[in-house]
Amino acid sequence: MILNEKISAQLPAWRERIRVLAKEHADVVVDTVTIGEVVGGMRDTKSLYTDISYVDPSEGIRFRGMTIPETLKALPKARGSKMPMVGGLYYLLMVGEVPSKEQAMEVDEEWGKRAELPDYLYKMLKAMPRETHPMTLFSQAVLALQNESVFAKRYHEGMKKEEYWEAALEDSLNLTAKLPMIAAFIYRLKYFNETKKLKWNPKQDYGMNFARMMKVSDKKGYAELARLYFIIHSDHESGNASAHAMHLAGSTLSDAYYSFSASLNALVGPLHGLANQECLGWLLQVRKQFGGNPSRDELYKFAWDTLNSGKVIPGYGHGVLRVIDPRFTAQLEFARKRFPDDELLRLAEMVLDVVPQVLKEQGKAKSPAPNVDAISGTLQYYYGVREFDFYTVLFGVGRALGVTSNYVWARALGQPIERPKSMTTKMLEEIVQEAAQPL
Ligand code: HAX
Repeated sequence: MILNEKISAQLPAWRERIRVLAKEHADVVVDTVTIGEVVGGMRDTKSLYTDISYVDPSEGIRFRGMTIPETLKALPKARGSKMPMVGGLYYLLMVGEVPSKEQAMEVDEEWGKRAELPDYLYKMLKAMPRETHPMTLFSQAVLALQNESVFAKRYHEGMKKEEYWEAALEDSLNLTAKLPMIAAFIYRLKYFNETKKLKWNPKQDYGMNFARMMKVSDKKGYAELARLYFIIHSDHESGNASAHAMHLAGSTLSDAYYSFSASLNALVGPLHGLANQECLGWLLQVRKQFGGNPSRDELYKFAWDTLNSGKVIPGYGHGVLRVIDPRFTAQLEFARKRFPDDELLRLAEMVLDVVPQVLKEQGKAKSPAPNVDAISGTLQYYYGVREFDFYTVLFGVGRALGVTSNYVWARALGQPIERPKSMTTKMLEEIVQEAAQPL
């Protein structure tokens, strides 16, 4: 085909020009950034602000100033549980203070009033082909709900700018209330062909409602895992792809439904949220090939084979973090306490012992440490959620809590439409030439 031929013919030269810019002139300054940042996906470029969370490269995430262990300790716990109520985390992200138990319960109660799904949503999901990826169903469901956006309606009625955040909050509460039910319905529909409408139990918290609607486990503790999972996946400052997609779409005054659908579409990439399903897939391949107790040499070779075939090892490395992701540690501790002898958990621990060494030897990844996705699938698998293409949906339910909090605050502070500036490759090369001239 003509387009294919023409592009292929040009590509080697273009690739070489970008390689030269990236490798040999990364430090050359273009206005206030470097060529390395322009051609390197804006890695670490300080150009966003948020007070809801912050990722320190050598420490990991802090939610409103608190590390994950501090957050888990400080937030009020769900009834009969060691894990916090998800409503408490939403309060913390939105308000910036640790809530009392009553305040956290108020958020959960508010969700309960808004959780029911409209009929057309059930109909739409049931009409989709069963082989549709669950993230497609999830994103589509969110988009379909846009019909109910308070923000969109009020905007067209002439809402004042100072009131945007209130309509944004209203949409965010309605949306986050519905996500566990949408996710559970997709799960029951896609894998079990169940079409029955779901019901929220106002006496149960967010995590317990989700666990009950999923109907996955006879093992105690799935509600505990759901609470932990949603909390640790909620926010990771503003620059990661799902958060940034929400922020970018929201900056055009797209409502929370349009913006969160964009966020999910970014989350589903294999370099981002899909890594949790890829990671479990990788682990299961190891088990298939070597059984549950491979030797170190076998694992070492398997990891190298992955790299040599041009693939990444999912669950390892990070755009910002340079240490073991505390979200990984929180999940590992959860699993070690509850099912230390699980075969897949032990396998994940063996991988943890080998992969960082392999990545160090390869010398490309800036961080060889595990990220949040390295173990999350193992925990879901233990509790019976074995359909691993569903895992990114779970990530999406959690991620909504953080990105909608940011969305509300962005509207409250009147953050403007985003519009960074592009350069051509030739312009960048000219800047390099100028920088090389003697003064
Ligand atoms: N396996 C193999 N190669 C890796 C690697 C890994 N786990 N991590 C990084 N690298 C490679 C990169 O592909 C890159 O190679 P090229 O120069 O050939 O392009 C090089 O090392 C430098 O990358 P980096 O600067 O260390 O990392 P990036 O910021 O470019 O990318 C990623 C960060 C998370 C995307 C990367 O580490 C990766 O692909 N990891 C595996 C996939 C994964 O686990 N993703 C989930 C991340 C957490 C998350 O967002 N969850 O939602």
